[in-house]
Amino acid sequence: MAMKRLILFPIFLFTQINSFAGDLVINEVFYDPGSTGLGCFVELYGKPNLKLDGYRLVGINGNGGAEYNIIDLSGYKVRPTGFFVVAQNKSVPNADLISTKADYQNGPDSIQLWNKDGKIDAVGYGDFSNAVFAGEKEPTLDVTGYSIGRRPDGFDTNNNSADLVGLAVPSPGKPNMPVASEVNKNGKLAQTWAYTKRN
Ligand SMILES: [Ca+2]
Ligand SMILES: [Ca+2]
Repeated sequence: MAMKRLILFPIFLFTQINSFAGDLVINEVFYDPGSTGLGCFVELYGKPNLKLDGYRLVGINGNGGAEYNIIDLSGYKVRPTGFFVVAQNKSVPNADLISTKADYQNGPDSIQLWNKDGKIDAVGYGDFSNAVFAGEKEPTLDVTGYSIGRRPDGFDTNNNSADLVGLAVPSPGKPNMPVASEVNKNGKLAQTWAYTKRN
């Protein structure tokens, strides 16, 4: 038994470090408001009070792979709660930076987060069978009128499909909703099928 514990402990540590690797991640994206009346936004989550000098959001067009809607975050910092919200307009609660560029395209497209050291996170959403994927490993789903987000906040194994789910209630600047609010791409609530997925 002693031997088993010695082996398992380092594996556990490795898993913990990997599932929240960086100082900051793209935590929630609302790019297709449908009829909600709420503006688009990208919510970042990470180290409280982190200075964002040199950080930028970069859209990657699934149609051809070109960069678009680059948003410079220099001069701002993450809130003490760990959240930072880049919003399309004032209709978005808890907005920290307002830019019309926060309206990223409906999928299949990707959004990346860069700083002076390089690319630190990326999220791709939609069906990329005929498009350029610039997210991590496998894309997450494409939704209308809902957001996509990490659950729990900051969860990052560098596989968008495993890390982000559809969320019935967008939550800019606040924790992403629990499992009962998960939706599929048609907006169907998750209670009947979420249990086969990560809780
Ligand atoms: Ca990542
Ligand atoms: Ca949120």
